[in-house]
Amino acid sequence: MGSLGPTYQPNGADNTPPISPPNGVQGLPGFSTPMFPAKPNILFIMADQLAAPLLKMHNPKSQIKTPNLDKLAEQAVVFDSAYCNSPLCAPSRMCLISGQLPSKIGAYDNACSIGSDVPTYAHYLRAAGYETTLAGKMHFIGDQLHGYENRLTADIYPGDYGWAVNWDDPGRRLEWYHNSSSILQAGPCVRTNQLDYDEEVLYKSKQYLYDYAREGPDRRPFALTVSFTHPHDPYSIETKYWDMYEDVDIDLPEVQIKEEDQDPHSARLQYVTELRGHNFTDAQLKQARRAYYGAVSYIDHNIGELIDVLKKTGLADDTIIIFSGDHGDMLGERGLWYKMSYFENSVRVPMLISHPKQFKPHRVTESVSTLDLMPTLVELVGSKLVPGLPMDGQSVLPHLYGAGGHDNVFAEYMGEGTIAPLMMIRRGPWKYVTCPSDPPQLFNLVSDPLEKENLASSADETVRSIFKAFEAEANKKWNFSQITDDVLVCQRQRRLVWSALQKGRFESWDWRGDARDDGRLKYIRSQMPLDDLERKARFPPSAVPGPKSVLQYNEPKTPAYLQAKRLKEELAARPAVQIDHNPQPFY
Ligand SMILES: [Ca+2]
Repeated sequence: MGSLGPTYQPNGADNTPPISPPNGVQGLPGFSTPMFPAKPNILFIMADQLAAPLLKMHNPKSQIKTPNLDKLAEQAVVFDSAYCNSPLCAPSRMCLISGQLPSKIGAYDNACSIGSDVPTYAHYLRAAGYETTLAGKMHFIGDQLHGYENRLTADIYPGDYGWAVNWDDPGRRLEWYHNSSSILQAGPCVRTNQLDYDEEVLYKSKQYLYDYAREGPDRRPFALTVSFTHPHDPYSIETKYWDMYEDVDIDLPEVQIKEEDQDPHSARLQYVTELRGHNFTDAQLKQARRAYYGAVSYIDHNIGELIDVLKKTGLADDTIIIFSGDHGDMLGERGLWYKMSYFENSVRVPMLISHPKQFKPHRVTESVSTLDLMPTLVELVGSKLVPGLPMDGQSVLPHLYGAGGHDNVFAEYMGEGTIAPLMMIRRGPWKYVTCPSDPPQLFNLVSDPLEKENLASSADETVRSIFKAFEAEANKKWNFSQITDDVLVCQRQRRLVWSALQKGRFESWDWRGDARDDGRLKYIRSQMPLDDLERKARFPPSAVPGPKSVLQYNEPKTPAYLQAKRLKEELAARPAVQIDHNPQPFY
């Protein structure tokens, strides 16, 4: 246990954070006054499909080279048992941003739009005075912002209803499902779609941080989410990262299970992901795993790049770094690849929070989940959740201060591969999995970390009573027939709407950039005196004063210039946050 922070008392009344900038006046210069102490910036880095059990920070025997992440973990509170709340991209991310489980917000599969009225951490942070910015992937359907003020890149996946699941026809493999090509075609490359994407995400994020540093201390604190798509399949990575494993005899999966011995959900997943009957050779398995290892090292490189910018610009000390992901990858364990299951490689994610001057680096062994990040972020910035609104997440702040904390995870899965709601409870050593269409599962992860022995039918009396208690809890928590009906209605609605929207003129919902990325406002332009521009762009500013300008600056009057100037003025005048007409503080 680390020492408690100066203001945190687990049950005390003094947990009330200072009343910091009231809603609606974020433009006022109040952040650095003693009453409203400066708030730390937040850099939230995400990876996609990064299996926590494979990382060196959780598994010292790991072959994956992640020097930057290992160093960051030494300076962080590391959650050794962190889970996503739905092992699929969009549902997991919607939980993460909202703190609510998928069935509460209708985030069933990769083509569900959650309401724009669902509060996210971006809304809370923005209301608390933060400039909320997203670079990279969040897999939003419809609304591409959900509380983010800025978006630096489009998403990598479509923001529409094209990838809806169909439980009315569960036996049909849909065109966009995963298949075996990722494994069969694994290997080094010069470039992929995913590399194009993450290179843009990294570049725009670094540029955002440089621009932020240039503007100086008066700018609102930033909450920047940098969300990469690696190490998601296809398993193909630049030669530079592939070659890092040239002399490594890549580990093979530890658990082999014959197709006929698979549990029903795993068997369905093998069908859905087109893996049945392949009997991949050891060479094929190693090839795919090696490319994945390389992609993880690429993520590690990008983490190092971002931290380097924070250090160089003097932002590092006042920035909380959070690192997590949306789900893992089975990577051949039990004959499974990708995600969509509750086995550890698929459902466990990395999660760490680093701000050494506030939180003493240590390990947390209790089970937490990514939907806990939403209430945690709200507390970290000195706000409180609005009472009376739904919230499934629990703040991990007590864990951060080493004061103990919860040990509890709920997860829900209603995406491709299952044919009914598939739910998980994780607590203490236990993982309980239940679904109306499948036999239940119960694993003891302390005595059986590889999940080889399903204890759901154990004759042991103690185990029996634990199983019964989980069963009763699940039946009380989830109305399975209601959730099934809700999922079916949602799927049918989207099939109808999507088929109609594809007829005639197609209006994309994908992000198309905004005025901030206008080339007329970047680099060297006629509307800005050159010396002034160069002086402002140089960071840190030169200590040597420039020569006094002897030339009168003549403002050009061309239409292009005037249009660009108007745009710039309009952007400068735009209020950062909508005025709140109900100026109640959060508490
Ligand atoms: Ca994903």
